[in-house]
Amino acid sequence: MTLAAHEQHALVDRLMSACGGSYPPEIRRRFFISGPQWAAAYRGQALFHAPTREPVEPSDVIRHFSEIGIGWWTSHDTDIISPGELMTGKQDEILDSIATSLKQYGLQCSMVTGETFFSPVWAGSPAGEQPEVRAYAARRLENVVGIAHKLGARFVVYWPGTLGYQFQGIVDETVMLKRYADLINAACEKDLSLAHTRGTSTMRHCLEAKPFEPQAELILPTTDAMLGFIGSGLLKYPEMVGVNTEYLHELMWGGAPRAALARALVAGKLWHIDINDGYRLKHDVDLGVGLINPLDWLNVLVLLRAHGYSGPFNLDYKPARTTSNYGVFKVSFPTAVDRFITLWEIAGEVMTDPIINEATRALETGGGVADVNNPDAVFEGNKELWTLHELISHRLFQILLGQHRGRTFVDVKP
Ligand code: GLT
Ligand code: MN
Ligand code: MN
Repeated sequence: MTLAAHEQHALVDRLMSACGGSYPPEIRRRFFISGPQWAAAYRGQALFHAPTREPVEPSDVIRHFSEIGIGWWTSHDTDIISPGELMTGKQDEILDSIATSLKQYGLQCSMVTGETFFSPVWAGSPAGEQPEVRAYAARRLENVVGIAHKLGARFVVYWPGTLGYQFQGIVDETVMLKRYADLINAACEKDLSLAHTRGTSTMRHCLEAKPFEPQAELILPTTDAMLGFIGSGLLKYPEMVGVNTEYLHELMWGGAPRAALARALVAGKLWHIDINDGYRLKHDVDLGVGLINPLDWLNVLVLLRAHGYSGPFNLDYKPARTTSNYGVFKVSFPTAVDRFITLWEIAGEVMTDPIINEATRALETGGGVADVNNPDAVFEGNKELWTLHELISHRLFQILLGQHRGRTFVDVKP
């Protein structure tokens, strides 16, 4: 039976309920989950794709987030203020009306980020040769810090976008790094002076890397590169600067996101995380968290829970272009939040699982070989223990699928 357009909402609603319920907004709000303005308002456009959705106003995004139970809102400067209105009186008016919407719907702004990738002015990168481009970039980043203060955010994110080049040999990379550092230094200085005059604390400034896109070659393509940059001596206030690691961006270059997060954790710099999903060695598909790599996401959350990560989880994904405007808030956001919370809960089950715990303890205790100078004896004395690696992996699979809670396959016929 065909379903006319006006009957399709009802089908979506019925099948969503048939999925077996969802977390209530009060539970969702307990998590530091933030919803980006740009994700909700993304219209499905790309280089080879025309938009599939209508524009959505920031106040509607905020209202929908509130109904869903997403307690935090994030935005680029240009998601809410058009480039021509930035740094004008109109900017203040817009920010006042955003602050009113946030208050009205009980949300808080957790993070503001600056657009340094879309405008033609960044064609040669925000840290290119021309002093006037860099001066404008510095003003833009300082302005982002001002917006963040005004909206009460605690985090500022910088994804430098076009920081790199199309043609080899046109720039000295060390000079470009130095110039980029000058921009971050300017933003930190603005923050220090605003925090001082307002009597508030400074922001956490978080650098975000992406391995490819939108520039052909990138100067800072990974979280590790960002960590190296933070420790390079080029930043005046390295203690104010950390990273925003995006799950998919680490996967895109072929890395293990969990290991990338671990490296940022041990550096004490993992302050912000963009949550989403996708594939290795593909472009930035920004799919909803857990839809592609739920097992890996489970392990990521075990790591983060084990180390007490307490920063935001920012839903930096793109609702599929096959999802309608209605579907964005009815299906895409609530299901992304609920998959995250479910995986969080399952991560807790992994951490307290007696089988995994006993196996891990046994592995760490070792076989007790006395002669540590004898590799053959060390191997022989431990080799049965190492089977536990595969056993733990199987157990993780079972926990992910709920088999540890009694899901069995006794009736399955070949
Ligand atoms: C852009 C990018 C994201 C970043 C945003 C922050 S901009 O959408 O692809 O990964 O987090 O500037
Ligand atoms: Mn991101
Ligand atoms: Mn991305």
